[in-house]
Amino acid sequence: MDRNKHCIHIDQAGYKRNMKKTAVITVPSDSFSVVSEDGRCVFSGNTVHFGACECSGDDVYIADFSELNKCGSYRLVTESGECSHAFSISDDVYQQTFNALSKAFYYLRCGCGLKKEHAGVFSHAPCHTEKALVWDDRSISLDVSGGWHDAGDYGRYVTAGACALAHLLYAYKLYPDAFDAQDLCIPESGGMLPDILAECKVELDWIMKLQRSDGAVYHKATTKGHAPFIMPEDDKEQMYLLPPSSMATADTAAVMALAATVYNKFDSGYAEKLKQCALNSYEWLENDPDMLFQNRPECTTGGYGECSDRDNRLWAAAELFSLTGEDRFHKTFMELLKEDMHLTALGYADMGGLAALSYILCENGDESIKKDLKQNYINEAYHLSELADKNGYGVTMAPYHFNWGSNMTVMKHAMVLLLAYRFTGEKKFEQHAAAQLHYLLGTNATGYCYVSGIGTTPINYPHLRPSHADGIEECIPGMVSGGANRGRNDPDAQILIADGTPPMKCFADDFRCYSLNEITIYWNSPAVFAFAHFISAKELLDN
Ligand code: 9MR
Ligand code: ZN
Repeated sequence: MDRNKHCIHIDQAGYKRNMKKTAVITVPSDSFSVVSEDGRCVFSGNTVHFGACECSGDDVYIADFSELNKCGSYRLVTESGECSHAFSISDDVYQQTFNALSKAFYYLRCGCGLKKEHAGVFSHAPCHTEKALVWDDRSISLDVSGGWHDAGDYGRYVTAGACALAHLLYAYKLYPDAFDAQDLCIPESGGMLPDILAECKVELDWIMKLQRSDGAVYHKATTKGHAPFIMPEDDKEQMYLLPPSSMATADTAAVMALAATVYNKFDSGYAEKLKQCALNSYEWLENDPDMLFQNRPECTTGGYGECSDRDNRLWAAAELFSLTGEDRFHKTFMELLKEDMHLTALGYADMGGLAALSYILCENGDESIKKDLKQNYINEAYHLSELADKNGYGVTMAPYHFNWGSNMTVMKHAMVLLLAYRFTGEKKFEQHAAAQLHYLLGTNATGYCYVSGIGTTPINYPHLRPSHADGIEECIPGMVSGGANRGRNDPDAQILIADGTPPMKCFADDFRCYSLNEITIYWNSPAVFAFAHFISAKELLDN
């Protein structure tokens, strides 16, 4: 029954009952049936021959079994006898994925150590607790413990952290009911904050530590180079604070202001602290010229360089206006808005879309500007829908989108579609968003579920130092792999992936391939947002 599993591509977590449900078949097949675990045929239908899909190089047949909405475990069988993995139909199919995606941040915590009762076999001792030296003035050393490791490496970078926090905090703002009952089994579970906000607080507190007394924020805290594949507590190299940047400072102003609006309801004292932090950074920004980040040549950890800080400043002005309603922030926002900005971009390098979202959701603000900002999202959603319709797998991607971290692009597209759905009620947008989730969970040309620990054939060997060094066969669950990257930007990808491989297939579940199979906090965070919608939505519109 399990043969040829890779010619039938399905969402390995399953489908909600009233969702549109399709499988992609890559061998000629006119008809198909769906059978229950006891072998009974419960649905049969004809496929639609989609034809050539440019991104995957596949000749695609689509099997639509949306009408099947009885809960159960099934397999899809083609007329020639190919059989899919088992999959479920039920309304809670995404809960496990959603919880795992949300808990991933806990596993990346730095400084505190992970206890067995929360981390199970993935527990480890405290790491990176020594003081860091300021790169340009080594007489200064600071406590920078805390926060989340950025990715497969042990660096901690402010702009990347602010981006991940923004996705998570907006997810909470828009879909609180998805999180309110969530028990992530973290040390703070059962406390006064929903678990996701307790988790975000870890990163917010860390960013606060990187703020200088004049409001400027150090760009990153890392060792000189990346550690070898050792456990985090064994990484004893000297840590440094690389110079402040206007991007890190603006992102801090923005994300602290955003957080203040979210935490106020639970802890007004903490919200006030967040607000002060935001205002300090904003003041520094106003008084100082652009200070783009320049990595020091001898420091080879991530740069997170950006060529402009205008979008970061726009985001800061928007969030502070939303928090305070003060005219001075509105004025700056309007000034910056005149510049050429990508007003649907959701980070990490471009924050324009977060600025727009902040303004759209704020209590004050000009209705006609809000309308225009929403319209940008709607236009982008139409464009993404066109891309999805041209793609055999229903993913909103053209070949040129398959770059380093393409799964982040897929998840951010899902976010754009869900926002446009919110602004219009257009059910097509929600359907396309769901298709992005299906892609992540297995309806893609590689046959992998890109979230570790989920589905029948998840990735298991990501470029993630602890998962390699811990000697445990199974990977830490809930980690989103970067995904297919036609650039193949690491030496092993160059060797493993043949020239001419179609973009969607430029992938290997190999820990060496950091440009294909790394994990990062800001690849998990847009996935949390997208899944939150489908956890929260009590009723999907009928498809
Ligand atoms: O995610 C980043 C990707 O978009 C870039 O193409 C790549 C090369 O600059 O860097 C990625 O960011 C890495 C960061 O610099 C350090 N931590 C791991 C990140 C993911 O690979
Ligand atoms: Zn650490």
